Amino acid sequence: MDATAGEPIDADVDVDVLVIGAGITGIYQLYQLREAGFEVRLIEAGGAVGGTWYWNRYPGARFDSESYSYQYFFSEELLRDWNWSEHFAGQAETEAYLNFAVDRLGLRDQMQFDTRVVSASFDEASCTWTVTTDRGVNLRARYVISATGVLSVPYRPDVSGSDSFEGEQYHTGEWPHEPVEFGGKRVAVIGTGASAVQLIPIIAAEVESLTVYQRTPNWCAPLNNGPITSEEQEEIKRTHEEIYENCRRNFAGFVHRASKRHTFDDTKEERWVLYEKLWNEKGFAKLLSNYCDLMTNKEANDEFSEFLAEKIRGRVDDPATADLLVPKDHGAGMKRMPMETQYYEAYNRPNVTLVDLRTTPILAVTKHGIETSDGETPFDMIIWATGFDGFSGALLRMDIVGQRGRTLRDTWIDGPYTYLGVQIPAFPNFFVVGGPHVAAGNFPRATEMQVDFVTGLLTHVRDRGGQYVAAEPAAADEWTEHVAEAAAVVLIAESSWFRGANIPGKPKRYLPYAGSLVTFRKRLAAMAEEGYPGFAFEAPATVEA
Ligand code: NA7
Repeated sequence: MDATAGEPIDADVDVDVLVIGAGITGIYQLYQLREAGFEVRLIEAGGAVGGTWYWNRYPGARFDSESYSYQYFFSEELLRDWNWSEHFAGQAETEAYLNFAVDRLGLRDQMQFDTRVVSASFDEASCTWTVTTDRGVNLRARYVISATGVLSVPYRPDVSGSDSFEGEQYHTGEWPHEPVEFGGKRVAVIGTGASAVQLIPIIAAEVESLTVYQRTPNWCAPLNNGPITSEEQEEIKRTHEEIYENCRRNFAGFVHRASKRHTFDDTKEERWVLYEKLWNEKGFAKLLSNYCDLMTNKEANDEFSEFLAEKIRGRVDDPATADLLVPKDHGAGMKRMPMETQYYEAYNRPNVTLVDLRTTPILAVTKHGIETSDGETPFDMIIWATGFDGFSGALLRMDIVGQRGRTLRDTWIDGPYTYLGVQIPAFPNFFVVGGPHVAAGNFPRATEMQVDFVTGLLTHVRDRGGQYVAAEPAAADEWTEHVAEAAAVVLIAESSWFRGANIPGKPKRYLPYAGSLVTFRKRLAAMAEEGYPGFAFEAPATVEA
């Protein structure tokens, strides 16, 4: 293998391992494999490090996980030398943190930016992958690890006339690096998911007018962010291990403590006391420290939803607008709950209007604005906050071809099929970290388990003198079925993007893993001890076409 760290990938090169994607997961994967003695290179489509935190630079973009629970925990040096300024850091700070980590770990030399992987195909004779990029360069790698993220393919609905609009148009997930001026402008925002909910209150104060086009309201709750005081900073530094342990004990990887109480163990009055307490707590405590049956018992969920509806109605002055903002088709937490800062209050501003797309659908984008069934409204700027082709989108836009010419697109025609979310039968030596079937929650805590597992697995292959590893079909059958069973016991909205419901034509399958991270981690640890059951380490003797 002949690639040298620091050399630009501008010629055909060979490496042991190629990692795709320089987000929080890809960076960690690169680091772990380098430390394990592999020769690794990383390719990234963006111009720099960051992944989600590189592309999503719209005003208001920030963590919904506590900063100190999202960061890397494996390095004492990083923990010691980085100080988060807010409980929930904004995009710029997170991007700076990832750059800090890359520099401190000395990883930049192994990375190649502005290069998009277009295809990867497995060569059965040599047990290697040939990877092509949009720079027309071929790479050969023994192993390929896709860390392409769950939110890296922005989705923009196909609305007639969008190209004819003469004003500015942006997607929150592809926000420009140059500053965008809002002052004096008439702005339309389409969508009311987590991105729009962060963006709207920030720009509402700057624009001349803001019109929000809402198809479905979400249950949103206060983020309760704030600066980290010097006392809190000291406490965070002192209790890193405890913070990490709390994350590891939480089924979704957050710092929040789970409750063992059931909703109807308490009277309505007692319930409202708990809900009010949670309302004032930080971030996802509202869901994760709630009664333990919140996401499994519809009546329990209705109770909390009623509490949240009261809050919305109490914060929005106009009752008709408030009513439009209260979800009717799903309960609290059944779709990814946006965390907000003064979101509902934005609708009390005289320059903000909410349009209900259920009663007044968009007919077209025109040269000057948006035409709905109510007529045309002129705009200077349209912001598409319409989400992503989540979980599987980034993998399926590459041409990935495994054994016997089998394509990933064909293999996943009915939805993702994986073993532990990390491998797919018939795609030997190809891995996914942080893709479909990864546990949804505090993302880095889930993906680090996959990274550690893949690192251990590749080390195991190397130690036994091998160069081939492939998930067995029976293991992937069992795991994919388990993913569906785990989702079946949780209340999840049919229309959630977690089910692929936001993308026309996408098969409706629950895409992440709804099971507990605690059991997942135990399972991975046991597998390492048992020699990785469910994986084959010998290439088939003859491969039939
Ligand atoms: P989301 O949460 O998928 O939200 C997308 C929004 O766009 C949502 O309100 C959608 O309405 C709306 N949407 C999508 N397609 C259309 C069309 N065709 N017409 C009108 N409105 C539409 O994406 P975000 O970027 O906000 O958040 C993604 C994740 O990023 C988030 O969960 C965090 O993990 C970070 P719908 O609800 O489908 O009716």
